[in-house]
Amino acid sequence: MFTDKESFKQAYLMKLIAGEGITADEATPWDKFVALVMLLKEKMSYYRAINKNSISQGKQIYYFSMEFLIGKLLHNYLVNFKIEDLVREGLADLDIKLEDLLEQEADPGLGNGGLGRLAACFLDSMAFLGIDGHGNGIRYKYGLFEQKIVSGNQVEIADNWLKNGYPWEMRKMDKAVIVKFKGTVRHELKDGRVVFVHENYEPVLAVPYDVPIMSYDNPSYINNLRLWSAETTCSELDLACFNRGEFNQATSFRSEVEAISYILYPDDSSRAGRELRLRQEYFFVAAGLGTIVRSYKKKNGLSSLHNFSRRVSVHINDTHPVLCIPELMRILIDEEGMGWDEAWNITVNTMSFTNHTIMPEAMEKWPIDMVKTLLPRIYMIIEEIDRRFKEDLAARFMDHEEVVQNTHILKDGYVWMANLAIVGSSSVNGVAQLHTKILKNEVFKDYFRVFGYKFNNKTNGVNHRRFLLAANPKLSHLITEAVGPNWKEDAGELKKLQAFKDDQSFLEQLAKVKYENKCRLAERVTSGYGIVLDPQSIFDVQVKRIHAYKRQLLNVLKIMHLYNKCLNEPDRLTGSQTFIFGGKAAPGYHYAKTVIKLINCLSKKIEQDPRVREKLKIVFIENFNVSQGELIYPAADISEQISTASKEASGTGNMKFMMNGALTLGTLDGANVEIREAVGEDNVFIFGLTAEQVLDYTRHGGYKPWDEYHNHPELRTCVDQLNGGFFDNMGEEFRTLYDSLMIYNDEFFILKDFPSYIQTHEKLQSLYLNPKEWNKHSLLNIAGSGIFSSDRTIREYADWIWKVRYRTVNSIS
Ligand code: DL6
Repeated sequence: MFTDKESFKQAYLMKLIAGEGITADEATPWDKFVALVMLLKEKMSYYRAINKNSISQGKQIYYFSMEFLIGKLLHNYLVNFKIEDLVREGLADLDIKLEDLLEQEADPGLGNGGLGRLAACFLDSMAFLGIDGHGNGIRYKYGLFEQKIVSGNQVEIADNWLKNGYPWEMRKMDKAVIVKFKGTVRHELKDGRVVFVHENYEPVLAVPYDVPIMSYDNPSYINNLRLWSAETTCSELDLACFNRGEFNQATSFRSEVEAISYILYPDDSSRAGRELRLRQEYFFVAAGLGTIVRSYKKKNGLSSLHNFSRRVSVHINDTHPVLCIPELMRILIDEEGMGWDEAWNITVNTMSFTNHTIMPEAMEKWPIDMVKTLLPRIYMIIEEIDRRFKEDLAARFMDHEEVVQNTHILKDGYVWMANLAIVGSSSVNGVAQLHTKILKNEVFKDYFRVFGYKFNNKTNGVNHRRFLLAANPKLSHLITEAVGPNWKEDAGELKKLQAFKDDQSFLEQLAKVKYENKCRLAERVTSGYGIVLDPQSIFDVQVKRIHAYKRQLLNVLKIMHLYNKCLNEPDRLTGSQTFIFGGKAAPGYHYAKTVIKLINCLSKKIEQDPRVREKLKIVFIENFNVSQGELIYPAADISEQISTASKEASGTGNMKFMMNGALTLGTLDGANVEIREAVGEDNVFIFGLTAEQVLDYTRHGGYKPWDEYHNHPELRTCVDQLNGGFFDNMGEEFRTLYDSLMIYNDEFFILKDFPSYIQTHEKLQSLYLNPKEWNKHSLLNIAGSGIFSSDRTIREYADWIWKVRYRTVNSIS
């Protein structure tokens, strides 16, 4: 194993020659990238082999998630092994630039946004803390689409991230599992008991691909992200068809099977699309649990299943993996011969569930007939869970008919997945204090009455080693010089930065780092889009999925207002401002796509108007993903976290921005509330309605946007501009947005919050003119961000939900 530059060079050249059969001169950048990945994988295997002492005492945690946004791995793993400099210098001696190799890596888009990225942060923190914690998901052939902006519109391009292969993964054919769909179930008597036999099913072969997860400074803990790919079980069926000359049938069976792991989020506007999604859910659940039980029995002996829940925890990330509950019941009853009560006890104690949303449209439900046909035995078990639960409730809540009615799992022709999750798990958590409170008091209030003891909060966190240490090397260096290196392992140590809040020389260095990060981003923007950004201007950033409740439209109205002000009162607008947007709209989400178009139209209008273009600039960064985030967070001055209070479960971008010294301009929503607690009221810039006010208005049928429109002339101008000739010939296109505000009652309170948003933004603008003060606020945000490390979140999951031990900060050298 290499330990210094010279031995690295030797090992690397050997890899290149042995692996690719070529010399360094002949190798392409891709070959060179692959050789480096192979070398690191070898290093990991070495550590895994020599050094695994289980801190979690053999208890295994499995994190089931339909999404894992792991980002690029190479740079982070070099940082984690603490060999980045050694490797960079060694490669330079060989005339190879590390940066060129880093460029080669795909950023796998196996998720949409916050939920998938959270799962990846959790994997890192579990490895860091020495927990045997593994991910279980799907190896989609095509991830979330790649976004291009053409004439201001979002265009979606297939994300073919596997086109060159993915050298981190390892196909494990010996761990493949058969997953059964459709067919019939009959029962028979065997040894005096009723057993269920699933017949005539369609078998699908689930093949796992394992990706190693290693964290900072803990090489002996290499965990596993297992991603499942769907294949036909064997060529028998195909072959029979081929032999009979039924080529179409043969290939259609193959493509039907492979469709399961073909794409993240199949288009669900048709029943076939929805059914495919359900297939995906059962596919990775059945495959994952199949191998878990198999390896558990191998390790612990056949008769040990009674102790399963003491040695295994299965975490259900949002409702997508909820079929884990009936599937484990099926395994325990049908395959292991256990009785219902014991199986149920084990299942509930094994499962824990996180809810990530309160948006009603995101609450999953499946038509009963679909579940019945596709998963006949699973449906029988769900029916029985529902029956027993109702029976139990009817006895306990005799006088509370509404509780009984509202908590059914089977209702109105559907299987309600969140309900199944709550009934079948030992823990139900929200992802920020406010969110959990809303779950308890509103969304799941009847369940809270029944299972109050299950509900708890685990505020999200982010991997500070990826989003600060690796993404912002200059700031990391400055922090380490000031408070020493321990913050990398214990993010709480960032608090020590508070001591520098009045140290002018330190604050100037902090400002210099920010400036350089802004230059780094500006260079990328110029080379990507030919747009020149002024790094002296304030960088005001909103990057996240485009969604009505996240209110990018409110931000745009603010910029329109500034535009008008620039023309009407040019002297009142001091300094120049750069507004940076990024984020994808779901392909079928017309409103969100129109917002993207609006941002780009406004950007163009400003650019073409010499009266404003020196003061305002808008750039929409295409294809926002983990890698783009790593470039953008360190360069932001203002972090826009402006969702309608009560709607954003937590947010995690807000944490990544503050960690990098941006000031939050936000509502009291999601984790913003806790950011305010962590840094103090003076260091965040809060505006708008509170969650309680929003919920109260909603209960009473909303508010009257026309009142706001009439009472605030500057707002009226902007709203009218949306609808009129301000955007040449675009009035019709933006009518949807205008109507959402004025005709459909402004569901997300944009007009209501506009005046206080403008005011608070103005406050920030003036503050920016006072760098001393600004830098102090920025420093205090970094200092207060430690609590938002996912290490803290995972410690809480480990203590309270999974009941598993982990290494403590003191034991970390
Ligand atoms: O918990 C991670 C992340 C939160 O930070 C966001 O606030 C929340 O919107 C997101 N939720 C989803 C829900 N999707 N579904 N279903 O992505 O989770």
